Formats: sequence, C-alpha cells, structure tokens
Amino acid sequence: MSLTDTSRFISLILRHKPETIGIELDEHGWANVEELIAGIAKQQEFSIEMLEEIVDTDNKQRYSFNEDKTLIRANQGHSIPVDVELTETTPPDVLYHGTGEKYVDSISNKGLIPKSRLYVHLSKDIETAISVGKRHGKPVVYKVDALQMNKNGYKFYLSANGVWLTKEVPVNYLMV
Ligand code: HQG
Repeated sequence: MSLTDTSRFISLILRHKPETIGIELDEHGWANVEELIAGIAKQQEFSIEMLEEIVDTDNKQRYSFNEDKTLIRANQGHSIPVDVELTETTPPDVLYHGTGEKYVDSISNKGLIPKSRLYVHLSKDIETAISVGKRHGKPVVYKVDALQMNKNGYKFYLSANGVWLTKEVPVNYLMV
C-alpha cells in the first residue's frame, strides 16, 4: 500500500470506523498511537516513522498528534460523535460549499445538511470548493452568506486544518 492509501485507511479509522482495526477513540477523538500502529501493522508493514511521515506530509493536514505523540486524531471530517474541541470562530462574510450537480435539487429543498458527518464543511475559497465538489461528479459551488448566518446566531468553527464547519445552512443563506 502506498502512503496515500495508508493515509486514506487512517482517515477511515480515525473518522469513521476505529473498530476496523479493533481500537476505540476517546470522547475527544484521540486514538492511542501504539494501538493504532499495532492495529495497522497486522494488515501491512507499518511503523511510527511511516505514521509521522503521513501526518507531516498529508496534503490537507488531516491529523494531529498530542504534545508527547502518544495520541493521534483526525482534525475534522468525523461521522462518529466525538468532540474534537473545535474553536468557535467568526467566519469571513462569505464561505463556499462545493457539491455535485446531482445534489442540487435536494439542497434547494433542504439546504445543506451534514448527512453522514457531524458538520457541513465549508471552504474559504472557490478553488477548494470546486475540488471538494468534484468528488461528487460535476461540481457546483454555493456561496454561503456566513455574515448573515453569524448575525442570526448560527455558530461556525474552524478546524485545526483550516476547514470551516457549521451544523447546517438553511436555503435562504445559499446563493449559486
Ligand atoms: C451533500 C473532504 C443532498 C453535500 C472534503 C456533499 C471536505 C446534500 C454530500 C470533507 C444536502 C456529503 C467533506 C442535501 C448537503 N441533500 N445532498 N440537503 N446537503 N449535501 O463527503 O462536504 O479529503 O460527507 O453537498 O475536502 O463533500 O475527506 O461532504 O456533496 O472537507 O479530508 O452531501 O471531505 O475532505 O458528502 O466533504 P461528504 P463534503 P477529506
């Protein structure tokens, strides 16, 4: 497995299914580093050096170690209910959400919902939103009126790796 494939596997473990390798996350989403390495090493060659390289070089900086590197967690993107101690942050006036054309009808009815994840993911620039949208087919980018949402009491969080998160975006704050 390439490091990129292994990084995807780590995403699956740390965001969605730690049970795949028989480990658990704590309430803040932390996995024990030794357990993670031992669990992955049952399926493929794996070491602390490889894990460090993945964390350092990940193109979206998806993972963080704690200070003494005994614990590791994903910075965002979870489907399992963990509290990664996100900081509530005032958003820029406009944020972007990239999606696939196939979801547009449903989004026009229900607005943006987190579906399987804990939050709706928003980007600060259009380019990032386009690449997120491409994961779902022909990309469509919505502009989100974050200024007005924030004024109306919706909370926004900025993850450790720069992804903007909010619980939902009702239709009236969306512009194509
Ligand atoms: C769509 C990647 C129908 C939503 C990215 C999205 C991101 C609706 C899809 C992160 C809907 C869920 C998250 C509604 C929203 N009806 N569809 N009412 N509301 N949707 O993968 O935002 O590489 O769970 O638009 O970079 O695509 O994994 O969310 O298209 O930051 O680190 O439902 O995942 O990061 O898809 O991506 P996802 P996402 P990583």
